[in-house]
Formats: sequence, structure tokens, C-alpha cells
Amino acid sequence: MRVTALAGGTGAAKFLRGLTSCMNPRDLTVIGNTGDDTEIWGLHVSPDLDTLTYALTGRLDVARGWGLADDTFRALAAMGVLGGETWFRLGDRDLATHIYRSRALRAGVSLTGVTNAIGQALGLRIRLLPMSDDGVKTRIQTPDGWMSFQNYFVREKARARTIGIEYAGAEKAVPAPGVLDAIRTTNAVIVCPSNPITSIGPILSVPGIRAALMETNAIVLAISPIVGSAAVSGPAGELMSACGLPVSPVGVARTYTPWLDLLVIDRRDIKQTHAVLELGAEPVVTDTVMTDHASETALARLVLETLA
Ligand code: FO1
Repeated sequence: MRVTALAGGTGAAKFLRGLTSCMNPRDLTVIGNTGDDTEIWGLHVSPDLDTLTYALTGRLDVARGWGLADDTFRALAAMGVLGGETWFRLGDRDLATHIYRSRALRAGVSLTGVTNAIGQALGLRIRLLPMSDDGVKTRIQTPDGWMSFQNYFVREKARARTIGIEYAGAEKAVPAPGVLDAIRTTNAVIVCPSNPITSIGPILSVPGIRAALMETNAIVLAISPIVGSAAVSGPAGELMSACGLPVSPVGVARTYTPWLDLLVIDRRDIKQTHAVLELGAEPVVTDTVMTDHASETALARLVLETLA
């Protein structure tokens, strides 16, 4: 079975780690969010693409959920001595990825091309595509004005009250080469358990991607990142509220209908099955919280069995 997944960072990385141990990675295409991309020290950082690449090649710092395992931060300390920015913690070895990517982009290589080159060099066996080669920036509106996603999430520790969200540049962006085909010609599309607003939302904001999801003959399944009216991790709850959505699997279903066929929800949310059905998605109830490799694999296996 060929599978195409829409993915953000940490939650997606856990699920996809499970998935790649249950299916041939060559049959998996992952479309990664680049709305979080940022420039630090003049370098282009693609946090979600890197988290996925590192996780699926066994390099991720699992405790942090980002960056490389066993990395050091000596360049960061040296930057601090110079009075440079240190709120976004780039590890020493991670820095090589950002320098490599930035140099390639400056030389005219597309984000798709450089993502593929990094994946090849690191032994990534899935096909990882950025959602677009064009810049789409997730921006958060707070009472003090608009800020970039990383300023909101890392520098301000997601504490600022959220009034609105925008995906700046989306209207002019085009899907990266291969993205629309990967949705149209696959057997199944999986929306990973990622933040619906800041991880999946930017992907859906790229013109053409929603239409491809509507048109595809593939089964479309999502896994709710919301369990028992709270996000498993990160600010998804706050951001969903800001978008006028209930912080629940129903809120997730509302974001993804009318193109969603199946929504995997946690046992704790079993009371929401009727409301999810009413929105046109069939609920699948299981344990969705992934705490170790066994739970990642169990969730992935259930998803594959459901899709089969
Ligand atoms: N997240 C943090 O909370 N603090 C950091 O200093 C930080 C640095 C960082 C460096 C490289 C990278 O690829 C990711 C990094 N992240 C950091 C994670 C990132 O901000 C978010 O997890 C994603 O953008 C959300 O998916």
C-alpha cells in the first residue's frame, strides 16, 4: 500500500517512526510543514523537515523532540559572548545542516532539492517533500502585534495570548513538485497527530492541496493530537481556541472535513464518536498517546490495519 502523510514535527515524527517499522519506507511519501521555517544567524532553518529527517534516521534528540542526539552548544555559547541571538538553540552538529541548506538555497537549489540531498546523505529511506518551495510563514497575532511562529513558540514560550493566525505568502505559493501527485495517486493519506493550526494548517493553506484532498480516491485518515480536551504536547489547544474551534477531536474533525474519511481518537474521547460521525468522519477509537517505540508501532499498526 502506498501512503502519503501530512506532517509537522514531534508528534508526526513519533507516529512515522512507528509507521516505517510496519511498512516499506519506500512506499511512504511525507509532506512536511515549512510554515515554521525561520532564519537564525543568517541561516535557513526548517525545523519540521529536520525533526522528521533526524527521527527517521535515528538521530533525533528524543527527550527534546528536536535537534540531534548528543549535540553540543558551543557555537551558541560563543554567539552569546558576541552578543548575538541565543534564544533559538542551534546545536553544533545541527548547524551543519542549516549551513548546508542555506548555501544550497543561495546557489539556486530548491528547498525540495536540498531536502532530498540532506535525506540521501543521512540515509533517509522515505520520500520527504516540503509542502512548497515558496516561503509560507505562520504568524501569530497577539495583543502586542503579529509575530513569527518561532518568536511566539520559542522566544515567548507560547505564553502570549493568541488573537489570530495567518499563513503569510500562502496565496502566492505553489505546492512543491510531487506534492499534488503524492496526494492524488496514493492509496491512503494520513494526517499525522500534529497541531492542526500550525503544523497541518500551513500545508492546507498552499493553493491546490485542499482540492487534491477533496479529489483523491485515496482514503484520508487523521489522528487526533487532542486527547481529553488538551493537546498531547504544545500549544495546539490555545491556537484551536483562537480559531474558534473546540479543543477536542470534534474541533480536529471540523478542521479536516469535508475531505476526511476516518478520524482516530483516543479511548478517553469515546463520548465524542457521535459528534465526529455527524461531521462526516468515521471515528476509530484506540490508545493514541505514544510514549515509547512499542506504542508508536501499535498505533501505526492499527492505522495500517484500518486502512487495509
Ligand atoms: N524548540 C524550542 O523549544 N527551543 C529551541 O531552542 C529550539 C531550537 C531548535 C533548533 C532547530 C530545530 O530544528 C528545532 C528547534 N526547536 C526548538 C523546535 C522548533 O521550534 C519546534 O518544535 C517546531 O517548529 C514545531 O514543530
